[in-house]
Amino acid sequence: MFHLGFDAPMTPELAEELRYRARQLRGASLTATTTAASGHPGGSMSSAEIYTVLFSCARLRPAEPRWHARDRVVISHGHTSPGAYAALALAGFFPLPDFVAHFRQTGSPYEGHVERAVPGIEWSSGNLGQGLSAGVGMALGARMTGLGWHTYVVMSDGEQHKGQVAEARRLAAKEGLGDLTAIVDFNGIQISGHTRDVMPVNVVGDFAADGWRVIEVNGHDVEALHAAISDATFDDVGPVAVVAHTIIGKGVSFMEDDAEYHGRGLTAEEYVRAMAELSLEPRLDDAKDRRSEPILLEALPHQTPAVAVNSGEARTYGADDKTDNRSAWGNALADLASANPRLPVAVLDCDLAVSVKTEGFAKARPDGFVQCGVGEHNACTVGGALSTCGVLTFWSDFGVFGCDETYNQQRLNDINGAALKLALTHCGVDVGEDGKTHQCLDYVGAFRELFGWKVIVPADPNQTDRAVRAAAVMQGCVAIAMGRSKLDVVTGRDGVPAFGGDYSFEYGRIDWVREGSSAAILAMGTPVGAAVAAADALEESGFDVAVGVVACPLDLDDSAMKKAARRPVLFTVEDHSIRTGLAASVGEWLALNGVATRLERIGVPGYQSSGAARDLLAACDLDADGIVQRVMSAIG
Ligand SMILES: Cc1ncc(C[n+]2csc(CCOP(=O)(O)OP(=O)(O)O)c2C)c(N)n1
Repeated sequence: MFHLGFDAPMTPELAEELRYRARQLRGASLTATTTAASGHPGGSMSSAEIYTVLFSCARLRPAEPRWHARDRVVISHGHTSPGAYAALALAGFFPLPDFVAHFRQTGSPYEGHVERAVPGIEWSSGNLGQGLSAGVGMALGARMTGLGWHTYVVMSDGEQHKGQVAEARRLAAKEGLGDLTAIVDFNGIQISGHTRDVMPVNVVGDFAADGWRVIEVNGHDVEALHAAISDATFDDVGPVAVVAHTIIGKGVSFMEDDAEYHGRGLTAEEYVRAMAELSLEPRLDDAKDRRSEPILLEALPHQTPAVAVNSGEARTYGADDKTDNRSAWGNALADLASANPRLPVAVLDCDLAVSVKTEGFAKARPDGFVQCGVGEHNACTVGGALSTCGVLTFWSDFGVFGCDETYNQQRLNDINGAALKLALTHCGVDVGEDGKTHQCLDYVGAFRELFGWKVIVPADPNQTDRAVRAAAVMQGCVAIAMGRSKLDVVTGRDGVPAFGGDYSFEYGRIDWVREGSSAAILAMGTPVGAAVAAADALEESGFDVAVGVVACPLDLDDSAMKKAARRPVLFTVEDHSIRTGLAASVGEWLALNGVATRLERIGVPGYQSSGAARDLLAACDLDADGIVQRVMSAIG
């Protein structure tokens, strides 16, 4: 009767059981939030039938919650976690009393906003407006893997204010995602009162205007809801929105249509009255007793397993081949696509494919190329969610858009253990004439704050080629940050490309391209060539300066750092803010290791003007002459 998908017929027994579960859900939501003395009972009660129908009837396996072909149910208004957890428990995913007792308790997976470690939860949310994008990503995943699951996204009406929702609606319609259904809990209430007063929004009209079919339904009638969701599920033409008319706090007279119960637990006296209205036994004492007992639930891992990728044959750019890192990225991407003909590979674009060098992939693998338009917030979440579906997923964009514009979306990708590979181009002042609005100066600093992200800043086209191939096989989210200009290939003293041939990229390793004892330069990204040229010029003046190439500024190599720190002065060279990039990592390493080496930071001290990249780099002492001057004045 349960978890058979929406083609299984509705029966009087099923309807009776669903109504029973929805009533139990309401009681459990109240007991959990009253025990925790916080949480969101009102929305949980308005979404009660939606959650019950979805988690009882969608094609799911409670004993195997990460079954690869399962339907995906994404909850976008994550604050209704009590309702979602209760529906999952009642559908057999874990014991109901375990959730009720340990809701919002320190260390418990039953967090205040839906949490992916809880079986049945696909996407941690709570930052409103991102769930539809996650659903679009998963629906694309169903198409690209050929596994054909259906994706359901449950949303609130309050979050329809968000621009990202509109971006997601348009992409879903454009892609004709017939395997995507949004169910909007339309209760007309949010924190500050009625939605019509806080910010009027035309939920039905907006979905329809963007090309969705809309079905309106009474969201508390399990049979009508089941019929509407079933109709939406088997409409393959495009995405369908089921707008479910509901009442916040439904089932308890004094909570109904009252914003006060959006986000607070009941008092003990209110709780007793509410449970009586629901004809349920109060369970507060039991929940409070259990709270000090161990949690039964085994939390699921956050991390998406890495997909099996053939990294293909590395390319070597010769010492005379002047090209840019972004072209090397585009070439490596094309190689990866052809080396993995059966692997689903996706590349997301936000109207910049020519500049970010993904147009070759778009021609070779049109089914994997997703044009998201100027909708970066959506693209970012779509990419994160798609990467959890067994699809090798890249998003390429300018640094200011893929990093700065979408910081919180990248943060949620991280929290969700996504495996997005982010190719950021036009980073640093190397963006040139576009000026300060386009200078991404914090591509290391921003990701430094996100605990799971790895950042790779390659020095030249050869290192870029190998870094892209390495990132494809790495687990988790990885950003590869590149500039815009054509660069000299970095060579050893013998003139042979330092990162070509058999060089293999190892995440975290610092590669020495010059040796010396007068000082050490640790250089990253675009100005590595200038640092090497500076070291060669200094050598001619009698100063032997070591140059270490740091491609992984967030994870420094201890043995190389110890070697660098034995030099009397240490210089960092980076086309990045001097506050939060490589210099910050090196300074932190020195302090944590109790090493008192002098550190000189050569980098970008503030926003720069428009100008030719070479002039802007020179203005920040990031050309060979500038580096020579800085080294001479420090050690000379
Ligand atoms: C991006 C974002 N902004 C603000 C909030 C704070 N917030 C939490 S719930 C909420 C109101 C949401 O209204 P609705 O989702 O309709 O909630 P309901 O009262 O129906 O549960 C707000 C503004 C948030 N979680 N995310």
